[in-house]
Amino acid sequence: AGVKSYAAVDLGASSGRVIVGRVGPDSVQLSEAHRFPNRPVRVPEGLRWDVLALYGGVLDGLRAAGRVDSVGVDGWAVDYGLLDADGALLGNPVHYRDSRTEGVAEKVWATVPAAELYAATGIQYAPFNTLYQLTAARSTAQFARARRVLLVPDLLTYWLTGEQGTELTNASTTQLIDPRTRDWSYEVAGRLGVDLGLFAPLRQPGDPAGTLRPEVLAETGLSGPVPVTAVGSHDTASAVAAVPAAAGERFAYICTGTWSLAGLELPAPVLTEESRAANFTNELGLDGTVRYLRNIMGLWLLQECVRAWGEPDLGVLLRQAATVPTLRSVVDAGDGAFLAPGRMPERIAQACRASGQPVPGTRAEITRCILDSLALAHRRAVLAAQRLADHPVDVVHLVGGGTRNALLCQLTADACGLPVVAGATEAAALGNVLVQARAHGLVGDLAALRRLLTRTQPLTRYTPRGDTGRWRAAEDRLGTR
Ligand code: ADP
Ligand code: LRH
Repeated sequence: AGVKSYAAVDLGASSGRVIVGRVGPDSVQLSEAHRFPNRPVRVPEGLRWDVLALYGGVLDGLRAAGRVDSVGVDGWAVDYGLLDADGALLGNPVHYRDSRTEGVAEKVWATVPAAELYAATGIQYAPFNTLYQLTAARSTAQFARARRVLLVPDLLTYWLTGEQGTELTNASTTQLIDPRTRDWSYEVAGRLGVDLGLFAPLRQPGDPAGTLRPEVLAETGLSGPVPVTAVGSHDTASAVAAVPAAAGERFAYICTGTWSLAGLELPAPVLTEESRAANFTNELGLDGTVRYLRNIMGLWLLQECVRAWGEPDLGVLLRQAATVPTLRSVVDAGDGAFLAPGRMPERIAQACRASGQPVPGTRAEITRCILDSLALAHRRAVLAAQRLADHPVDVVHLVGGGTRNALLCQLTADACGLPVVAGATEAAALGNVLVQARAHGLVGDLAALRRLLTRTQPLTRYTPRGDTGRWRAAEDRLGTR
């Protein structure tokens, strides 16, 4: 009784999925309706997202999902589509790994110094922040015709409903939001000549976002009206909302997928110069929270190697990697040098050679080097976040696709010297579903939603093994401590 169904559209950098969540007062059950690859395409002008294929995947997914009480869309951050005066998409959205933003940040800092930008927006430096992308785009013919900027999940929501909005959690990744007011940073935009009128009005997670258009109903075989609900449309905001923390638990989280996003949930941003130097970001979360975290290169490093090796079986590779000795060689998994696609096994070997460590030769050794390096970067981020925010924790929650990698979970526990609770493999979809459920009658604050997850989701606990001194020594070896 009282169970409703919600379709979570979750667009990750490696795959898109439509997941149906059935939520009752004491139950949450997910089932995957459809999963489709998200393959970036390199065309002469650069690296692009195939957003029409993604939209096609969403429609297939909604058809497979069947009758639902609401739909919500989340996806990766920072990227956007441009619309012309008729509301038509101008070209394929540019991929955040495209090289167009090289050297752009420095130009922006000539007008608003990096320290002032951080104090105003709390957003870490990454070359692909929307602000830098918009700056790079400004001189193009396409941009001259643009009358609207829609972040990717907002673009998909627009195609589903015909209604435009800018959802707040993802808007915070543009580097144009003030994390204290949770509104646009009019000052930064003004000084940099960014026209905020290009963005549709802000909307909050839980706000109504329209209903599926008649054409969408016809294509998916659904009968209307089907409401679409704004969720934490930044996938990481949805994932953090779904961290299955127990009541009163002091926790750090690591969302592990293409990226590792490691940090804390805080009531207010940390905007100190020390925090900026440590490259921590203050993205906005659900219910007035701040996601204080660091972007770590993540399983992208492994995805790119696996692609270079012709897609061998991941399970076999990870079993072999488990037999390689720990911490033979590590790379800095925070290093932007690993951002661009291509030749990843060679780039990792080269980084080991350059730092005077044994060069991993076999696929198993390279895989182990990546996992040790990720665990080490997780350690650094979890330790630094606690110190910078003066917010100690007792446990690390791991969520996302990386929870299926038991070796990574155990190494993270070992490196952090803290128990790791791994669960919520589809955390973004879970958070997406819960925010919809709350908008449609489920009662509870964030803590109550999380308690529902601790009662209903399968969780695995990893206890730290042995001596964290080895991990500290590895940090010294890299010079990243
Ligand atoms: P994103 O949302 O960024 O696309 P996901 O959260 O879906 O990423 O995580 C994808 C990652 O999860 C893959 O790169 C892979 O390393 C890991 N993964 C997926 N399935 C498995 C599996 N069966 N065993 C181990 N790791 C897995
Ligand atoms: C993860 C993610 C992350 C961003 C990156 C661009 O999917 O949204 O939070 O920093 O993609």
